[in-house]
Formats: sequence, C-alpha cells, structure tokens
Amino acid sequence: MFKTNTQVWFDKNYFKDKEENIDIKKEDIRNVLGGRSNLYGSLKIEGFTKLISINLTKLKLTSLEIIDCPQLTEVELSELIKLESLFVKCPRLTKLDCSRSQLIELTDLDVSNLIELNCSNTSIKKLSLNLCPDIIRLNCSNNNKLINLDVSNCFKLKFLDCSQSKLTKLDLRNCPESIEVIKPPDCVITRKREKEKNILIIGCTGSGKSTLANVLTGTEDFKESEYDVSKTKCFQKGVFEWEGTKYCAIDTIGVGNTKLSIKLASNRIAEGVYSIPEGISQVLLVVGKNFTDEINTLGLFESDIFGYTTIVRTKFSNFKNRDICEKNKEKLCGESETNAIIIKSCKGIIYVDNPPIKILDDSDDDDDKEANIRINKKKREKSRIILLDHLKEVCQEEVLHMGFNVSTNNVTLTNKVNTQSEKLKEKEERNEIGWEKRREKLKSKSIEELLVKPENNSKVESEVSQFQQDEKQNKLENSRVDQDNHVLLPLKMGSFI
Ligand SMILES: Nc1nc2c(ncn2[C@@H]2O[C@H](COP(=O)(O)OP(=O)(O)O)[C@@H](O)[C@H]2O)c(=O)[nH]1
Ligand SMILES: [Mg+2]
Repeated sequence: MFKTNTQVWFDKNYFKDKEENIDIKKEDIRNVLGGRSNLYGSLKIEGFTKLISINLTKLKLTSLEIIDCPQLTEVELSELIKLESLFVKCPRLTKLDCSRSQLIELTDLDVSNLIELNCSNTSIKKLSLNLCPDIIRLNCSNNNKLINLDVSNCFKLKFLDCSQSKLTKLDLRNCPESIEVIKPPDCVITRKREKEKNILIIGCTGSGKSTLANVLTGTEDFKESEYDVSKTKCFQKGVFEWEGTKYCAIDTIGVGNTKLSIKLASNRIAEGVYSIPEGISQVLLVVGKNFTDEINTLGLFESDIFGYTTIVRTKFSNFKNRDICEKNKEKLCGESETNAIIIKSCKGIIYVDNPPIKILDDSDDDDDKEANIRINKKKREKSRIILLDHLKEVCQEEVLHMGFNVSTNNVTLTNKVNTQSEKLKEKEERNEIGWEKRREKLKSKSIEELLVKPENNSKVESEVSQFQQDEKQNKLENSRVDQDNHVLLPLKMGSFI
C-alpha cells in the first residue's frame, strides 16, 4: 500500500513552515508502519522555509526533487540504491551526498554554492562541476562508467577522489597546486597552463555545430546527428593545433528543437561557457540553410559579442566560389534589418560545406559510397583550411568573458576585455586573495567602471564622442545587475523550444 502513498504520507507528517531537519531512515519507517514498509517511488520536498538539513537513509525512492528550501545547506542521501533521478534547486546548499544510487547524470542540480559533493558508487558517465565554482571536496570514486570529468571552473578544489573510474585524462589546470588527488593509475593529469585559444561553438540544433567541431579538430570525436535531431547532450571540448597555435573547440548543446527544458538546455550551455573561465577568443555562430529563422530563434541581435563572433554558414555547396558567397551575404543583409546588423557587427561570414562522412544510405552500391565519402572528406578538408586561416586572423590576445544568468535563461556577457597580464593578475587574485574577496571587489566597482575596457579606461574616457556617450548611456539603461552586482548584458537565447 505504501508504494503509492509516499508523497501523501510525507505531506501529512512534515510541515513546510516548521521542519528544520528532515531525517528519515528505513528503520524509522518500519518502526512506525511495521512489516517491510519503506518509501518507494517519487518524492518532492518543496518550499520548506526553515529546513536546514535532509538525511534520507536506505529508502527505495526512485525519483527525488528538492526545490526552493532557502535555508537548506546539507543533503545526505545514503544508500538510496533505487534512485534514478535527482533534481535539486536550492541555492544555499553546500553539502550533497548522493552516493550509492542509480544516478546516471547530475545535470539537474542548481546548487551554485556547493562546497562538498559525494557522488561515488553511481553510474554517472559525464560530470561537470563548472556551475559550482566554490567546490572544495569532490568524491566521484568507484564510478566505473565515469569517462569525463570537468572541473575547469573549480579554482578552490582541494580534494578529488576519482579512483576506480574510467577517467583517462584530467584537466586540473585551474585547481590549486596543493590539490590532493586520488586517481586511476593510468589517468593523465594536466596541470600546466598552456596557451590555448578557446573557440565557442553556438547555434541552433541541427545547424552543424558538432560536425564543425570535428572538422576543426580533425577528428570524429564529436557525435554528429543523422537527421537534425540533437545528439549533443552536454558540452564537449577538443584541442587542436594550427600553425603553431593551440586551440580548444567547445561544442555546445543546440538551441531549439531539443527535448530538454529551457532550464536544462541553458544550464548545459552555461557549463560549456564556464568550462573556459580564462575567456573566449572567438565565438563561432553556426547557421545552416535557414539563416533568418535560426538567427530569430537565437534572438541574438541585442548582444555585444559580435566583435568576437564569426558566423559560419554551413551546408553551402558553393563555398569555394567567392562571388557566390559574397552575393549570398548581400542577399541575407537585404532580407532583414536584424540580419544586416548582425552580419555587419561580426568578424565576417565564413562559408563552408561539411557533408557527412558516414553515409548510411543502403541504396548506393559500395563503390559509390566510398567515392562519396572521399569527396566529402575533401570538402571538409577545404572547409577546415578556410576556417583555420580565418581563426588565425581574427583571434587576438584579448578574450571575451561571458557570464550566464541562469535565473533568466540568458547567456549574459560581462563586458570585460582581458589582456594577458590582466588574466594573470586575475588568476593571482583567485588563488591568493580568494574568491570571496574578488566578489567583494567586483561589488565595489561601479557599473560605469565595469562597462569600460580596463586597459583603456582613461583614454576611452577622454576620447568618447557624443555618439559613443549616447551608446554607452543606452547600454547602461539596457544592462542589468545581478545579485553579485556583475553587469550583465543580455545575449538573448530567445526561444528554447
Ligand atoms: N551537407 C552538409 N551537411 C551538414 C553540414 N554540417 C552538418 N551537416 C549535417 O547536418 C546534420 C546535423 O549536424 P550536427 O553537427 O549534428 O548538428 P548540431 O546539432 O548543430 O551539432 C548532420 O546530419 C550532418 O551530417 C554541412 O556543412 N554540409
Ligand atoms: Mg551537436
């Protein structure tokens, strides 16, 4: 009988405005209800205003949601061995133990203040802690499916246990030098900072982002979808080198046509953005055949990122013919004012064609198929050279820092351009004076200060024309300030469908 009544029983026994601790053990349930009773199925713990801690032990819950408990700091879920789905949205949470469960991912956590996480003994395959910049202790050991761990935005991580996992490489470049790591014997750790230029790939689902990532990196590491259905569920990075410069391509989840909720899609793009805290050298905005529709879906035109953005028009079979490309550009500009504004503010449009190199169609005979694959590979190679030559030209030392306002599902941009020395200084600040102080410092800066390029402050101030002043005023009026007083200029991610 208890199988269907878990939520009813819970709602009767626990009071939203009273409980400070919720502590439910299998033994307690049996003492109260007798026999072999337990809590089964789904449970939602929502809106407990005074709740500080949750401790659930040896229950048979399969799905758990913990939402809007503003005081909640600790959640311990010991041996919820049937738990398959966990959704937590509690901003104050600092400690979470969800070990020994059936969980396959932890992408539904909105816990930006987490300090300690134990997700050992689960079935998690990919784990990104980039939305938890304060994390200090992470135990993801005994996860024999774990192949990918990203802690690039975890500047405070002091302890990491990933032993008995499938990890073969681990990037700890942004973690403190003193970090204690327990890892599988063959896992290679990267600690030294290499200069890489980060290339963020964004666009609608099916536009060809993952394919582009394969073309750029010269690999087949990124999953390409067969029929415009999104295969990319998480962000993925790939490193490559071109004429002595190292690049890192970051493929993100597409906007539109995805089955993911707005929240999840935006969280996953945010994870990608935060996996490169050192900044973005170039954004590749990938658009396929439906340029105008895709640009509208993205709703990008209010954005300030265009100075760092190249539009990559994929699926353009005439990409080698400059005149045709130029004519297409003119046509697009003529189609709408939005198109024209975006195209003119960007670092240009690059036309490419990256046709599939795994052809599944059975109708062709094998010789035809092989010939097609050869032709398509050639086209990709040509596209690659066009792209890399362009990147070489447009990627400057200066980088773009994007913020992400998860609450409004907007990718937001802190209008802050960092030079190499600024970056170094920032790293020192992170390590030496710590995150808190840095936050305090940011708080004390005025909006005006944050909106102006740091290295040009005085020069810019004295040289601004009336036009620029007006523009600046507009920006100020349009900008918003988040809880931490970061100035956030919205890059609207329009309609996630
Ligand atoms: N012909 C052609 N097909 C492409 C091109 N880029 C991507 N595709 C195809 O478009 C589909 C979606 O590509 P994918 O990279 O998975 O899109 P994503 O959702 O943006 O990552 C796949 O079937 C690709 O083979 C291109 O430049 N030319
Ligand atoms: Mg993809």
